[in-house]
Amino acid sequence: MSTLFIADLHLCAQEPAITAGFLRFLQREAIHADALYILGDLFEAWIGDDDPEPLHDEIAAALQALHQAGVPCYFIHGNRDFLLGKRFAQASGMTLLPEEQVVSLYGRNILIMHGDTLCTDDQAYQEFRRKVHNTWIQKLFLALPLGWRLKIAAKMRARSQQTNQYKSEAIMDVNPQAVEQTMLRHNVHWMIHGHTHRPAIHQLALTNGEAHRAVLGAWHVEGSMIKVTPQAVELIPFPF
Ligand code: LP5
Ligand code: MN
Repeated sequence: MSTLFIADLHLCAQEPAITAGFLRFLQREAIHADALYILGDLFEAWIGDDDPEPLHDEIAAALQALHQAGVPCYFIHGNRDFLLGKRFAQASGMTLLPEEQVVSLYGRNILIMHGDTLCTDDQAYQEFRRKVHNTWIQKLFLALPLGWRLKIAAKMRARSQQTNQYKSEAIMDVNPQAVEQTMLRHNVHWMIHGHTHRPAIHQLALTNGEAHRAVLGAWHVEGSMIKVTPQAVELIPFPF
């Protein structure tokens, strides 16, 4: 009995080794699990379900095969693929979850999320996030021709990389108070998230007792998953 969690794969046509690693992970690991949870940034950038990029069909088919094999797959949006919608969810057989979700697994209540909302010290990012999560701005963006959307996304990525050079490591990590408040609000002692690309399992002393924050690694040169079983919560790196 096990449930798997992954995040921050940043799949794109330019990184075939990561795609191959993910397809192998689905066929060899996820197929034996009770469920798979993808906690955001599955894709490098998502500009709408109508993007004809062939990689998206390949990934949808692989996830659909997992679904058909009886392994449910759940998805929480990341800051790169927050526009992933119902059409892709249906094609891939994934169930879209809200940005914060508590799951009950083998007696543990675990809060799962992408993790970007916990980075409250990064005010420039939170401001950017508020804008791009506005429903009307999203509708307007999705109504633009595909070529325009690709260009805007590329500009955003470039600007993001540029501004991140000048942000300190501390600013781009989670804020401890935000973590505590979020866990208390959901009344949980376990949390799993991604986004910061700092894989670790942290022990925390909350006002209502000991708690744990498990952080997934990004898939740059190797894969990263968290495996929850009735006995343990393990952070596991593995080669592609
Ligand atoms: O993603 P990453 O790891 O580089 O950095 C993130 C934060 N950056 C982002 C931006 C994304 O990378 C952009 C992805 C776009 C894909 C989809 C496009 C859909 C558009 C939909 C519009 C409705 O999330 C970064 C954080 C970092 O994580 C750590 O937490 O610091 O935050 C930023 O970089 C925010 C900047 O500080 C401000 C960003 C300015 C962007 C301005 C864009 C202007 C484009 C103009 C186009 C006409
Ligand atoms: Mn992210």
